Formats: sequence, structure tokens, C-alpha cells
Amino acid sequence: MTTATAVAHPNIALVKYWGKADAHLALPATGSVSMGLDVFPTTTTVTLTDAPADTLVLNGAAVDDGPLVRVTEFLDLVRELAGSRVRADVVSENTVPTGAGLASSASGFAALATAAAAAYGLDLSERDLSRLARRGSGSATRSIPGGVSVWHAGDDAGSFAETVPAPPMAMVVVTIDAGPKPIGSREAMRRTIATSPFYPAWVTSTTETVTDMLTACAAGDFTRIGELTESNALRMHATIEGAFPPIRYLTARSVAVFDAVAELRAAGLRAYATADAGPNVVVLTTPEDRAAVATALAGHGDVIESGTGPGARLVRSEGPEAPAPGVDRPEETAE
Ligand code: 2P0
Repeated sequence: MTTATAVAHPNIALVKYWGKADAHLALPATGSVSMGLDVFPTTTTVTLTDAPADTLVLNGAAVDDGPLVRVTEFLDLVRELAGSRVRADVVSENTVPTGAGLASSASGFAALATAAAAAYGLDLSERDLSRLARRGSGSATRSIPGGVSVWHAGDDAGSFAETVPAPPMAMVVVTIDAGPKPIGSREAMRRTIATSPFYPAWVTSTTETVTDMLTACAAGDFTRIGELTESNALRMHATIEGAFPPIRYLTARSVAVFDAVAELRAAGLRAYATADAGPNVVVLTTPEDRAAVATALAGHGDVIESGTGPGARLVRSEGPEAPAPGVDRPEETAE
């Protein structure tokens, strides 16, 4: 039996990815920058099998529809790289509130890429693992490296994520609604590109913001990082709201958190708000201020604090083809 288990964490974009230049290769229209979380891990085990088809068990329940199709398509890419036709049983435990706009697909496909590569005997560099994860879900590219990472736009070889220097940061996740979002990001991105008159400006401005964000991160300028983060999130939502028919992810309760965060800043705390494809708000803050921010926002929803997280890592592998945990990823340290 060849089996491998990997753990990966979600990431929250400081500069967002919204739109593909190439859907088949999952190449983004712009670069993006994110901070990995140290909460909401996904643990995924891939075990090779003699059975005629892949199977998927997600949070203890067998899945035989859409998510299994997506996992099988992803494993087909891994099999192509490995020159294998062997099927796999995939068991995934996901602690992210699925579908709530907290990018469960990021930790999910980062863990799957890491475990599947090991189970099929591929010895991939971090860069190639992030390129592989990209084919499962765009944001998963950024969950392979740890810390703050940039995902480069580019061609297939050049579109990977890597850790960049950044000051110590923290996040406070304010979960307003953990239910599924009304429209998934994939379809919403397509509609935005096809119908939002603001989309070209989004691409131009975000390309500039990635450069500005990397400069601010390298300089350790938290205030600039925060200002760029909040501005880029609102620009993304404005672009999405410009689609036809319109798509609006932020609710009145989301906007109330943005207002509350502005009040915290006025009161001297270091806090900036962002939000992905859902109503939940994530507050970028400093390690010093995270507890005070979490306390202040507790009335708005379920509040969880996070530090900066580690990269995806292999935690167990057995079998003739699998590399030992840590052997292929010497730069990773255990949590
Ligand atoms: C991000 N989001 O940068 C942006 C911000 C949501 C809002 O990446 O189609 O699940 O699988 O590449 O990665 C969510 O989209 O989309 C996302 P696919 P994905 O985090």
C-alpha cells in the first residue's frame, strides 16, 4: 500500500486574485499576495488502490458528485506527471467553514497536491508543488509556501507562489455566516470578466498594487500593507458588483465590520478589513493588537484569531514510492 498524508492551511489574500487569463492552465490575470493562516487546517490522506475509480471521503461522508469529479481531474494531472494509471482513495478532513468565502479550496487542494505527489512518488520542489496545486484551485497555489506569499502571474512555468519577507502580522476572522455562498467564485469570476465594465481597471490597478504591496512588505511598513489590503478588497467587491446580473457578497453586517474596524483605527489600534467571495470579514492586524481587535469585534460574529501559518507539509508517507516526510521539503519546519 502506498499512502501519504499532508496538512495545509488556508490563506487570505492581501491583494486578491479575481479572474483567469487561462482557465485550462489556471493562470491568473494578475499576481496576488496573501498571508497564510495558522488556523483551519485541512488534513488529507491519499492511498493508492487497485479499485477502478477514485473515491473521496470529505469530513467523514462519501462524496460521489461535483467535488469527486474535481478531485479525479486533479489526480489525472498527478497520474500524467507520474506515468501512472493507478486510482486513489482520498480522505480529507476540512476544518474551514466550507463555502463561506474563506477559501476552503485553498487548503484543500494544497493538502491534496502535497499528499498525492508523495503517494504517486513525485519528488517536486516547492515551486512545482505550488504550480500543481494551482491546477486544483487558484488560491491553493499560495497555500503551498508558508508565511506571506506572492503568486506570480505568468505562463505555466512562471505562475507559482513563494514566500516573501514581511513584518509580523496577525488576522482576526469574523465569521458572520458559515453557510454556502450564493454563487461560487469560479462562476462569479467568469461573469465579472464577461460583464463588469470595471474589470479592465481591476486588472490594471491590481497589477500595480501587487508591486506596491511587495515593496511595503519588504519595508516592513504595516500601515501601508493595511491600507493597500483594505483598498484592494473594496476594489474587488466593486468590480464584482459591477457584473450583470450583479453579484454582491458583502452584506449589511459585513459593512458594519468594515465601519467598526475604521473606528478601531481611530482609537489607535492597527487594523484593516478585507473580505473574499462571501460575507465574512477578515481583519489584518499586528501580533500586539490581535487580542484587542478580537475582543472589540466579538459582537459582530464568531471571532477567531490567527497568526501567520506554515506552508503545506507532508506528515506521513508509507510505501515503496513515497518519499519520507521532510525529505523532499527540507525548508519546512514542524509546527
Ligand atoms: C483570493 N478568491 O485571492 C480570491 C479573493 C476569492 C476572493 O481565490 O476558480 O477558489 O478554484 O481558481 O481560488 C477564490 O477562488 O478559484 C479566490 P478557482 P478560487 O483568495
